[in-house]
Amino acid sequence: DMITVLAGGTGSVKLVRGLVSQESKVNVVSNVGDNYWLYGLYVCPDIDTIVYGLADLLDPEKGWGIKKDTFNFLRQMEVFGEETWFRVGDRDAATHLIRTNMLKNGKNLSDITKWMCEKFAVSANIIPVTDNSIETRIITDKGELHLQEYWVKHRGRDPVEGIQYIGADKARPNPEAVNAIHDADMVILAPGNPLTSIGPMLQIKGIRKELSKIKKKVVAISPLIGDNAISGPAAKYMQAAGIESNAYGLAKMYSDVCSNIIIDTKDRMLSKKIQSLDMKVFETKITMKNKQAEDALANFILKQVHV
Ligand code: FO1
Ligand code: CA
Ligand code: CA
Repeated sequence: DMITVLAGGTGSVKLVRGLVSQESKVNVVSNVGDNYWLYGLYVCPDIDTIVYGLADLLDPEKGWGIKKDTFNFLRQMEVFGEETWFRVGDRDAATHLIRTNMLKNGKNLSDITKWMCEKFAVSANIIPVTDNSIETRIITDKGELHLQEYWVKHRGRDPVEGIQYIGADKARPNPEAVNAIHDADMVILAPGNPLTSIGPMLQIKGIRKELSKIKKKVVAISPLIGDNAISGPAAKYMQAAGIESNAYGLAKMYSDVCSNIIIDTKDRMLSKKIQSLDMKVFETKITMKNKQAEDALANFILKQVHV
């Protein structure tokens, strides 16, 4: 079978790792809304997190960057008087540098990502959702900030009033992403932040339309238990967007593009209400604290969820 996962961020990579260990043909359509220009380098956190995760290089504590990386480059930038709140390691910096150089030489992000997968010996097909630029911006009472500035520089402390996806309306969907959705036996919306990891991809018209056409084959994994995200600011962003921050709010938000949802067994009291949205509900343990839990969730999806 061919599985296509829409992914972004740390929650996603755990599931992707589990799926790749059990299925030979996995496409990963990656969010690009978190991408950030730093010192003239183009950083793609969601693409890199998936690549490093599948190459067994991901820092397990942080959930981003390369494990045991050093920070000499960043320390020198500090000497030069630059801001250093975005902790780019030395090996990680090489990734951003070579990607930026290839972009400068006219290559697109898709081809660069394919090349990167070869270099890191990653067999999954990682597809940026678009080669155009989308920027997720967080609107606070003090103004609008790039997601990285809001979340990393300001530590997500200000109240959120809304979220914007600059460029999403004009972004051309990656044809390979559209095909990967169209041809898949199952499409999975990974348990990433619904507004900043999955949301930017759903804002691209061609992606949304393709998903809605095959929504019976689309399975979303909840990143929430009760009213809270398993990790990160998902609940805060959902509330700001006027969405109930629980599995029901998530199901409602996804209901145009998705007919199946996996929720935690602790949320089983929401199942009936979600079913009223004409969605199939599956209950299992959705937290992935270790490799066994990643494999167990992937196995549940592949063996128990029939679409
Ligand atoms: N997240 C942080 O909280 N602090 C950092 O300094 C940081 C650096 C960083 C460098 C490279 C990279 O690929 C990701 C990095 N992240 C960092 C993670 C990133 O901001 C987030 O994972 C997402 O973009 C939000 O989901
Ligand atoms: Ca992300
Ligand atoms: Ca099948």
